[in-house]
Amino acid sequence: MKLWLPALVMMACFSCCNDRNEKLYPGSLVFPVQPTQGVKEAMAARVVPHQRQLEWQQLEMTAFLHFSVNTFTDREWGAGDESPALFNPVSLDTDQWVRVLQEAGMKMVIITAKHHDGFCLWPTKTTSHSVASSPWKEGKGDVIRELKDACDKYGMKFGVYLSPWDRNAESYGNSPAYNRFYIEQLTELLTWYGKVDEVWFDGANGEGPDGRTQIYDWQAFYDLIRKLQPDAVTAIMGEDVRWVGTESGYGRETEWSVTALAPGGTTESLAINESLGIDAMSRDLGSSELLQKAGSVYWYPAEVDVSIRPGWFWHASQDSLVKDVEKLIDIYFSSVGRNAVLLLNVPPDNRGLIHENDIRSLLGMRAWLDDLYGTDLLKGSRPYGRGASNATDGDNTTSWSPKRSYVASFVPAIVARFDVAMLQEDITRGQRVEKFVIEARSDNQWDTIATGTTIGYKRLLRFPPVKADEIRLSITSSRAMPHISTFALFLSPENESED
Ligand code: FUL
Repeated sequence: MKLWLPALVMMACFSCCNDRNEKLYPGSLVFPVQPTQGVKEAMAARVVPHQRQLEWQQLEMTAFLHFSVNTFTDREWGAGDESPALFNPVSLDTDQWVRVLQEAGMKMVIITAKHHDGFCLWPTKTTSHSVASSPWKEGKGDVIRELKDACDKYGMKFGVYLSPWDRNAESYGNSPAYNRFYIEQLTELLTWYGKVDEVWFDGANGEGPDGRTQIYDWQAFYDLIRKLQPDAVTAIMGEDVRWVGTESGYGRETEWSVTALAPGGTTESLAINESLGIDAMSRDLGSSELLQKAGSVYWYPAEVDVSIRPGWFWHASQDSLVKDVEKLIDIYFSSVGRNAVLLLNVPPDNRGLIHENDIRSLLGMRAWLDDLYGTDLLKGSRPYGRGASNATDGDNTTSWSPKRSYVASFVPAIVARFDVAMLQEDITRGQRVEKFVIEARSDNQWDTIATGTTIGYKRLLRFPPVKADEIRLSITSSRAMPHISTFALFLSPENESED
């Protein structure tokens, strides 16, 4: 275990005299030449999110909508030669999509405006391979417009997925020509529909005709977004939000939002990552050992994308294979509960509706979470002892920044059993905690009930039900003075009865 205690003496002083004025680094930081390891850690602890990244992180649960000609051809990757005549979702109801997803707790929806097959869900001027050539609404329809209107109606955030890889576009593989075409498509999406909150650049990529490789002009794409939608986050091959590295719904237990992984797809970023031997799938993206080798670090938080069904697109054969409530809850704990944002894919079917089976699982998950979060057993209980000097009661949760020590004790405000702990760091001050322990005292005996490494924006832990007279949270290793904004305890609905 790294000894944080000597540093604490400094921190205590630092915190009294200087903490509020400490230098923070929004977005990224280049280390000075030849810093010591301690300096690197202390600096990395002060890298903070851009405002757009902070707001995105607070969404916690977001939804993906995979919808295209694939919905009608039973395929996952269209070849690009599908006839637009196939696209005809006669009962399409974007209000139903947004209502259901909002009831499930989703705060943003991201739609595949164009998947790898190149078919555009809006009447683009760049190609005839779009809804305008389909029988749906006699070619007068616009899925993006209808979805955006529904989002505005219900107060839902809105994002677009525009596949860089395009198996229909003639210019694909002729790099300058295709980049111009792609920029025109992006421009339409970013100027025709009002506010866009996330732009999702898929990393999946294939060869163009004749084996030609397309070289994307990432910097031009990023510049365009910063100009047209300055508050939108760019994801995956983008610079603000990182792919967690799996599509299973499970993030890392140790998840740093401050990474040595350089964001985006530019040649500079690729060269940095290659020299460090890392990519989005690497097990370690932010440990102290990795910082030792890195020249710079970035606020680059994880997004967990996973489908509610085996496929990304709707297939009738998968109606019986929708993930159940228990599985969705497990995914919630392994994504939102591991310092990431969940991006749960719920593909509309060929009627243009979210299927009844998907709705059942989504609403089941929501009901379980509402029940779980009904009572915070620590609400109203003030931490005491070393480290509790500036404790404050938040509106919903107990929050404090330990001044002189990293240990705080609580007497639960409500004496009842609990089996879930929620911890949050105030990430506007950076991500700092490296290790923590939660202990419970019962009959004068202290037992460890949970241990963990990183916290970040949110860490959720599950354990067998415990009833305690006193609870102790110890931050046993931290890169700088920790700022804990939430410590809360809950009981899962299935454990509510004691027998
Ligand atoms: C992948 C794509 O190839 C899949 O079809 C899907 O869109 C997934 C979210 O990303 O890279």
